[in-house]
Amino acid sequence: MFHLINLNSHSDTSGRLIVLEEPNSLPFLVRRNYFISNTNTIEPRGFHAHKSQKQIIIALNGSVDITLDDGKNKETIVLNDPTKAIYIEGIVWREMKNFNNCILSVLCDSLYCEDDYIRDYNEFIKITNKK
Ligand code: T46
Repeated sequence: MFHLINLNSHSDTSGRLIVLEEPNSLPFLVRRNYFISNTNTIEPRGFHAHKSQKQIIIALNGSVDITLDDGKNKETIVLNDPTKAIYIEGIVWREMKNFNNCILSVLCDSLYCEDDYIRDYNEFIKITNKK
């Protein structure tokens, strides 16, 4: 399951402040935050799903196309506004392409664990079709 969350933002002449707080705009308590930067437009990233990790993805700067696939429906979201966060929960394949000056912040409910990754698309389809 995935959907967009609108974040509260407060702007004035001095700038903009954007808020995430649990449980209002943040559906879980954060145990890890990482940033993806220094990307280039031609090299895509991702190509995996998670077995149980919950995530919020925000483009702090620039834009990126994120394709999300739950095994039945596939959607590409252009993430180019830091007041819009993608929430991903459950087994969802993700591909990130067309990075343009992008800095991504990813908030997670769990620590890094390679065992939580499904990196083979055929295995992902087998698992999601069983559900
Ligand atoms: C995801 C998308 C949106 C760590 O050592 N610790 C970490 O917390 C993470 C996330 C990664 N790594 C290491 C593992 C790899 O050697 O960093 C390297 C790059 O990771 P990966 O190739 O998985 O990066 P992306 O951009 O394809 O995917 C990342 C996240 O891994 C993934 O959970 O959903 O961003």
